[in-house]
Amino acid sequence: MSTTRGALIVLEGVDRSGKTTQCKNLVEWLSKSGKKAKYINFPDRSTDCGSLIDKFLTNNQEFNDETIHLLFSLNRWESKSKMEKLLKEGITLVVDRYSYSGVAYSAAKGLSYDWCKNPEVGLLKPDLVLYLTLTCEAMLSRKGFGNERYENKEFQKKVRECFEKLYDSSYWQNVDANRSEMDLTQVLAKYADETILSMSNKPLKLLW
Ligand code: NYM
Repeated sequence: MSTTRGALIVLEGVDRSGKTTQCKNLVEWLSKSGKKAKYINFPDRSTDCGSLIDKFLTNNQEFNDETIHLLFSLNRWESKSKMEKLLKEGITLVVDRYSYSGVAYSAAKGLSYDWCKNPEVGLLKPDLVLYLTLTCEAMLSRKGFGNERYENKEFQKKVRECFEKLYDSSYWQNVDANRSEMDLTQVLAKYADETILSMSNKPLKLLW
């Protein structure tokens, strides 16, 4: 008996756009409506590679731009088989950041887009990217950034521009994040539902 597959849904956006809260709300909403859904996030700091990334982000270790880029990518590669298995079991994955964060944050530091995209080639391609948009003013008015690397206003503006260059209308949906938490979850849930339905019998694709 063949099982219909789950959908690979990614939430992207700059820091403080509400991705983590919305991913968790979305998983809860999907589960309540009888669908199998799981939250996954990148970087996954629980692996050996993830622990190096954590040391870098918390300013406890230095890597050059290329090295940290490849570590973020490796961190996705080490999850590929697990993600594929879950999707084939019919579980929808709601993923908090993916290859687009990988490219946008490194390109914002000056690496070329093509170079940044290359290590991502062959990873699972999302069925849907929900990109949470915020005006610069709204982004800057949100509660203070933390102490991790990259959490400063100037750099976030550059990251935002880099995300915008990655936009692909064939599977991206820009969603205005300037609304209440529950309103935003409802909008995202509508897109997620449509995708789960339309992708259930389609094969998984690969980036890029
Ligand atoms: N980040 C995240 C990257 O620079 N490259 C990547 O591939 C990914 C997945 O890590 N500021 C950056 C973006 C964030 C930081 O993410 C930690 P989070 O979602 O705050 O744990």
